[in-house]
Amino acid sequence: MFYDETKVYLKAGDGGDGCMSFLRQKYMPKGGPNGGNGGRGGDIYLQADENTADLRTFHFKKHWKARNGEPGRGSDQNGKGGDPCLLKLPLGTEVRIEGEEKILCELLTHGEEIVLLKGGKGGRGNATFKSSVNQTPRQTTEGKAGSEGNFVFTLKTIADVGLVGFPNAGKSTLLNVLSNATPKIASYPFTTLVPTVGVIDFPDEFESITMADVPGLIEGAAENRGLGHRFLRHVERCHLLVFLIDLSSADGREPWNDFIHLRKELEDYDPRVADKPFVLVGNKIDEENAPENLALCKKKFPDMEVLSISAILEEGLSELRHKLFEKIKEMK
Ligand SMILES: Nc1nc2c(ncn2[C@@H]2O[C@H](COP(=O)(O)OP(=O)(O)OP(=O)(O)O)[C@@H](O)[C@H]2O)c(=O)[nH]1
Ligand SMILES: [Mg+2]
Repeated sequence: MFYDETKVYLKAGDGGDGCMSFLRQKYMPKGGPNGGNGGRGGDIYLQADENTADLRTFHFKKHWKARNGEPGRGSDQNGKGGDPCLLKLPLGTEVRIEGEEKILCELLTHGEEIVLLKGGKGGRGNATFKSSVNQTPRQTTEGKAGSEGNFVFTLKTIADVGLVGFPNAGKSTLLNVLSNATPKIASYPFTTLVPTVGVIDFPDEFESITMADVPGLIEGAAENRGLGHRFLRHVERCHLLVFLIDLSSADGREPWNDFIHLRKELEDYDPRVADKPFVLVGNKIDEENAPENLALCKKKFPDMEVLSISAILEEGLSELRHKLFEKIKEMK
């Protein structure tokens, strides 16, 4: 299972109460007030962590609390502040208040930290109320409650390029031959159940770009068919999309229709995603009827460039690499 959305209840620590106390010693029966202040409650911090792959931690443990501040004590001792609670989230996590659309914050770069909820202030001990007119204050204040709330964490993969295609189009095979990633490959649909990000190196340019393999879409994915639209969120952050279509028509579909349907799914999900720049790539050019299908595709979309590759035989890859690099460079 891949956990890319989860609800959590978070609570920062309460402030400790202020203390009421007076100095009482054998030969000093009426010593002054010496009640200390309460400690501050711990904050709830979020930290972006590249070693955290998904949100499973928060799926299994949904309640997180920072420690309360300790109450003040006599002899002017202030209470200790409560320990904060640090939540490590995968890069690309968005945080929302439950039931609200607006994104509160997002964690994008490793190590980035955000204080989401502040701990409550500690209360005042009676020593702080001492004044020229009140030498024996019996007044203290309570610690303030820490903030709390229900939140939704949503993970959206960060990659330059997102691979979009029907199941079995060869997306994982392509990521495998282009990058350092080794996603599972098999001849049945929905092999990929988890988005995988690979790094494509361009050693001559001393550069690299990242590419995400997203579980295959089928028609109606935006209405939750197949694995549903939940994986479409993983291309939301990509700058460039690669529509990968199967030129062999092995599954009985026409490759040009695949492209039209893929775009429609994105449109139904979010027009902004459908409007992203893209490259259309036909895979499996090594198959028997592929060249004919490629020609038909080019005819259907005369204004569009259709690249053809064989991911398995590693044909046409340098042209594709070049294209991706150029496009991403343009955008950056
Ligand atoms: N003939 C041929 N077969 C290929 C090529 N690329 C991939 N395949 C085969 O197509 C099948 C599906 O490949 P995958 O890479 O798993 O496809 P996918 O798009 O990741 O599929 P899902 O993860 O299920 O969405 C496998 O049997 C691959 O060996 C190619 O260029 N030529
Ligand atoms: Mg796959």
